[in-house]
Amino acid sequence: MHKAGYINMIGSPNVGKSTLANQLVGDKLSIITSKAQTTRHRILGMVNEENYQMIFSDLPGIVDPAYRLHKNMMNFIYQSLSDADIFLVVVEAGEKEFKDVSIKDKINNLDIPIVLALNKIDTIDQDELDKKVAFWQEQFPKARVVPTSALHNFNIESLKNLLLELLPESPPYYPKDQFTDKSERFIVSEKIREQILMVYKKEVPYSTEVVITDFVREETIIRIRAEIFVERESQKGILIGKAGSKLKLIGTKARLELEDFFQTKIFLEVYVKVDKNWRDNAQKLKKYGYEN
Ligand SMILES: Nc1nc2c(ncn2[C@@H]2O[C@H](COP(=O)(O)OP(=O)(O)OP(=O)(O)O)[C@@H](O)[C@H]2O)c(=O)[nH]1
Ligand SMILES: [Mg+2]
Repeated sequence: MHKAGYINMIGSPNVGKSTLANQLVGDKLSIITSKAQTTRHRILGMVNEENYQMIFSDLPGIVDPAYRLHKNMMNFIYQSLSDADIFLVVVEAGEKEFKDVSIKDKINNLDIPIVLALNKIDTIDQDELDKKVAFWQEQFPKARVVPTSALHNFNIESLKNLLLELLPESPPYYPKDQFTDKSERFIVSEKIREQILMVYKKEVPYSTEVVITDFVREETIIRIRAEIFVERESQKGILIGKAGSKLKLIGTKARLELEDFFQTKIFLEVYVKVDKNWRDNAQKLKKYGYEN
């Protein structure tokens, strides 16, 4: 018997979906930062064994759309409501309620198994945990509630075992040597955006998109050229910093992450350009891969 299916991870921004996805998949496919709205795409990560293929789908957090970009991000979530084999709802210990009632109702009313990861339990005590488990069980009556700490790798193995139990019988959806649906270029652009999110404050990181124009694998090195797009001329200056200092920092930190990910030496060149108001332009969003 072979099992396979999509495990779609749904929750608010910043609750730890990507941290959990990376732990479950065992690879740093998704970027993680302390800022909300880190993930903008649907990112599949596969766990392949002889008898099963678990396809984890990391998703953006549920947001109120302020830009067309957010609408496209939400579309990834709506799409994931229709192709899930298991819903992995992720909430964090400090969360008071599931804000999007219509998505909650949809998940509850579909005939698909639900697992709810109550994440960041390292931040609360046992008493509080018991209360939270009871509360979330009420919100998602059919769900199996599993307390986790993705950050500290706590209870991840038993979460994975439960998901495997619930996985339907099916042939694999992807070749068994494939571990993501995303290209190397996508992963590189995300690693650069991760550094941007960590280094800059306020609106600048959110106005940023990264495009990889060259990715050339040589025997002992990968040569990469990246373009960072911002929405306004003034943001370009902020991104580059005094005498290029900030951009240099981003480049160095991203290169180290990339060397770790690809396990080889990396040569990375980064340029900054302006693409006016790309977040509200359908054509530009399509160009950047947000079409859905
Ligand atoms: N204390 C604690 N922090 C956690 C845990 N899991 C994740 N975090 C932190 O929470 C922050 C957000 O984590 P992400 O994995 O990026 O969250 P996300 O849900 O993917 O966020 P978006 O992509 O923005 O929707 C990061 O600073 C993580 O280190 C946990 O179990 N405990
Ligand atoms: Mg994320």
